[in-house]
Amino acid sequence: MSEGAPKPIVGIIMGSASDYPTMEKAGGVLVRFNVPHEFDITSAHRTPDRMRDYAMGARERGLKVIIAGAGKSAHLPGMTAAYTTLPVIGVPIQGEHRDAPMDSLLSIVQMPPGIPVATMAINGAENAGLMAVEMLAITDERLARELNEYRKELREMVEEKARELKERNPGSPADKK
Ligand code: RP5
Repeated sequence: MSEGAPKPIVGIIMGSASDYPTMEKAGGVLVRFNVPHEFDITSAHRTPDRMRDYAMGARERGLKVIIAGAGKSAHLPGMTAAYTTLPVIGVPIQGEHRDAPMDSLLSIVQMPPGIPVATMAINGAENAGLMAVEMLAITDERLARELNEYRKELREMVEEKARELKERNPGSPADKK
């Protein structure tokens, strides 16, 4: 982080560098909403002490939300949640290995009562970014306004696509409504 840069309030962590092509989409959303964030790699299995230190120090360092992505036997989101009371958003990853993404999904979503992880769809890093923004927008009016603007853009995009579709299919039943 360069001198004078705002302190990150969202931490995006992942179990391996191979998760980054998926997890960078969460960062893209945070860039759009101008939310200071950081990326890190820390593995529940390969670097358990590093993961614990990250989670235990996160609140004190000023983080408000953690987004954690992992594939295979995906313990990073759940174990991070065990070490902090910050909200943890989990992203099950089906990476280049193309192996058993349902196992990762279930590892992340099936948390025992007491330690929740807000679990996204497989490779749902974009929604993880948006979920983090929505959490921050509970107390941040700028973000709440920008989320409304974003939803408006989504609506306009669908309407534009619907118009294009009708133009390509003149006289279709949808056109007669
Ligand atoms: C998980 O194992 C990581 O989150 C990653 O999705 C997967 C494979 O890691 P690499 O072998 O590519 O480092 O812990």
